[in-house]
Amino acid sequence: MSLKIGVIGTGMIGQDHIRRITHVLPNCEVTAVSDVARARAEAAAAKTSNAVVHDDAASLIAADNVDAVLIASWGPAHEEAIMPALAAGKPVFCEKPLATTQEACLRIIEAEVATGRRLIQVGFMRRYDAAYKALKATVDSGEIGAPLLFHSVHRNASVPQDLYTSDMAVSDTMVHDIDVSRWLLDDEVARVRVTAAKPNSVGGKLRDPIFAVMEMRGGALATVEVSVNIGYGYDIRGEISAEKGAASLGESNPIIVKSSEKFSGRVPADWRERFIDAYDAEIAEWVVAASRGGSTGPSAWDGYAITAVSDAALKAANTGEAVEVSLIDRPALYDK
Ligand code: NAD
Ligand code: ISE
Repeated sequence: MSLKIGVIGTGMIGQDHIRRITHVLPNCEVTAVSDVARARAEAAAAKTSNAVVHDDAASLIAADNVDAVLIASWGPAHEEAIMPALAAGKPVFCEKPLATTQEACLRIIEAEVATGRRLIQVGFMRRYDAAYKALKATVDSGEIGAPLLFHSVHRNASVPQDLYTSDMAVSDTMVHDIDVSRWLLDDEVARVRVTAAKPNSVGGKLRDPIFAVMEMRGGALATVEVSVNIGYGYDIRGEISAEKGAASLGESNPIIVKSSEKFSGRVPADWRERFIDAYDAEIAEWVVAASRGGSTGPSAWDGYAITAVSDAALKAANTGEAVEVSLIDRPALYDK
């Protein structure tokens, strides 16, 4: 049986997910699309076998030929699409962030808990990347001892000059580093501090690069560099320093070229190239779970905890102070 998916938001990543559902993954198809920019939805529908274009998210979610909903609109629009999907009992894949405020995340958690089952997977795809999975397996095996520090480097070649704001370096970009810090260290963030370096003049007035230090509840530290106009490519690095050893993400190059007394490899252009297999894997997992009426993978609880840290980090960036992160008690639905 083929899972019938309605896609809300047909911008960059919405189009990429439509491509993988239509051409890469088995047992799924895009049957409906919507976007506030209708022409963009129509162009996306034209690349599917027969997706219907809806005027708004509500009509798409209610449609009989939609079994499950994939949300790839802007972060502030996620909550208004998740709520009716939960009310209709339809599984949801929501691109990160779950929502842009803690309050919105808590409303979503409350609504999901009321359904009595997990219906939401959030698009934190790094957990599906082969290198991150190997790093997590190494930490969990105990081979390098207890982890003490995680260093994360998140560099974008460039970001859209007219749309990207300084706050997005935290709420749109650093959220991935918050996610993998919690996941690799298997702990919640207790407090966060953020400082900014001298601004990269390429980014105009953006606060870029920034450097964050997160103290985990158990005492380990996670450090994050976010640079969003680094120019040379999309460069993601991570290293765990532990009591008896260290482990880092390898470079993603299949080959290194040596010529003219130099050696070189490719730096991915952007997130689409670097994480292409991880996006395939996360959507494949969601299709299997949604076909059974639920969701697995990064949960609404993860989405909430990450937004809580992101809110604190924004406060920290604006004040220069360390800011505490406080979370509600985790509902049993999200027990591991
Ligand atoms: P984008 O600006 O290219 O596309 C967003 C689309 O959403 C636009 O077409 C816009 O018209 C549409 N939209 C906005 N409000 C809407 C609404 N209420 N209903 C329907 N459509 C609406 O942005 P993007 O880069 O594709 O990002 C979309 C989401 O995906 C964001 O939450 C972003 O953080 C996330 N994202 C995740 C990754 C990742 O690595 N996991 C990468 C890129 C983007
Ligand atoms: C984008 O939304 C993503 O999620 C990418 O993974 C990230 O690297 C980029 O900075 C964000 O803008």
